[in-house]
Amino acid sequence: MTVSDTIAAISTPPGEGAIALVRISGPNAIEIADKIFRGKEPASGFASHVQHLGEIFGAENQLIDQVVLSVHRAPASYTGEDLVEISGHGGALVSAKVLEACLRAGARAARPGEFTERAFLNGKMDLTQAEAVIDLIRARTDLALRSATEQLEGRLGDQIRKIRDALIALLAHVNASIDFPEEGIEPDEDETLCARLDSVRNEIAVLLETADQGRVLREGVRVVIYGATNAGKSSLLNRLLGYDRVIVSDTHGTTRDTIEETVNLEGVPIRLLDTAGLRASESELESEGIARTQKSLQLADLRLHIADRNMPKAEHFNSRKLSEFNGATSDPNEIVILNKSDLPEDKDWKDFPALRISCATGDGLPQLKQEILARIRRQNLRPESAIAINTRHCDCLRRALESCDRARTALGKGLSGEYVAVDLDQALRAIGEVIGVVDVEQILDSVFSQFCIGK
Ligand SMILES: Nc1nc2c(ncn2[C@@H]2O[C@H](COP(=O)(O)OP(=O)(O)OP(=O)(O)O)[C@@H](O)[C@H]2O)c(=O)[nH]1
Ligand SMILES: [Mg+2]
Repeated sequence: MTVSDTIAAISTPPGEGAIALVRISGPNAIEIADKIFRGKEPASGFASHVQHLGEIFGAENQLIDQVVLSVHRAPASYTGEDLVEISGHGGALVSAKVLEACLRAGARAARPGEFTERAFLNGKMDLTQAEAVIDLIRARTDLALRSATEQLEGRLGDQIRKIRDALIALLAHVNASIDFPEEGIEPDEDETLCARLDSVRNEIAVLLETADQGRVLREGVRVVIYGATNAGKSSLLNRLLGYDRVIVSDTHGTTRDTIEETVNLEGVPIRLLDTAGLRASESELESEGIARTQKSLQLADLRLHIADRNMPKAEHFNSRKLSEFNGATSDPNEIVILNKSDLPEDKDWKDFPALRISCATGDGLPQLKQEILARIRRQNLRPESAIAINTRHCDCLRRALESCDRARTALGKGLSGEYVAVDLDQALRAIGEVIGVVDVEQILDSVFSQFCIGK
């Protein structure tokens, strides 16, 4: 697909920097460069991908900047179109003037993401790769970065194409039996079809299982710290963060709202939430804070229930069965912590199974970090796995899975091929949406032409 107009934009972030990059992409990119650039020779004479020194001129021949310019000829460019890159001095005004010169010479200001959109439309990358560009830019931990680069390399796209090819072959087979009933499909082929469909279904299900990982890598694991007032929740958040982010004081009810910060625990992004302490509220403001605590608890991937071991056991500990707190196996989503291990322990806590730490001395914190990571790994969150789908992929794959299931039921019941074909076609479309290919007919044609039907 070709796009007819030529776009330009400042590709570097706003503000001062060593260099600012202005990009022009489209059929007139090189012609526009010729109009605004003066060097030893015109830009149109440049070999592709070679940088040349020169100057950019604006309206009324006004010199704007000394720059390095390179021409990237189609199709060997990021967008797949003729692309010009101008590296100038990194000032907000000077780069705006270079862009203005491009627009004056005939380019249109690009919309956000339009360069990558063109790369997709020109077949330089599939949709999963285009999305990986955003993930890559937003990645905050090594793991998120690795997942994004692998997706950019096409690992997810390759898996989707494999599933898609298998579905196309299945659909072609079913269609053949509809169009040429006299050719017949042997009864044992029916079984083979079922087996093939089952294996496609499995591959989709395996990808769907990576949805939680995708969320972890893109958004972080939600870990909520809660417990009675004055237990040391805010102190724990500060400790895990490594600096004093939240106010800590011995006044009960210091924290009135939920406070969120991101921590990087061995490459796993953690969204750590400090909450208002639980107690019979004295003010409306505090009740609102406690209501928020309860809401965050519902959305938590992992809860850190913290208590002051120097104080008697609070009511809410007693109201729950002790078995619920009995170490790792009882509630995999909750770690019970007894804080202030530098102080004597109240007799209420004798032999109470919990992780003992001190936010004052740092005692027990390495163990707590390891326990948090272990719990995250135990819940289907495996941040070390590189493939991780996003919400959009998840939606497409779920629909594909449902359609496969319907096709499988139809096949199992021995229903006519038309029924199976409709469901397979829907599965194929849903899978195609993941990588941005929706034109199923065209592919089916190409498959059919190779299918030895005219024997
Ligand atoms: N001795 C000792 N004191 C601690 C420890 N951790 C926290 N504290 C103190 O306990 C008091 C309460 O700490 P916070 O972190 O504000 O407690 P909180 O749970 O956030 O309290 P609220 O926000 O009121 O719910 C402060 O005076 C802290 O300095 C610890 O490990 N040992
Ligand atoms: Mg607090």
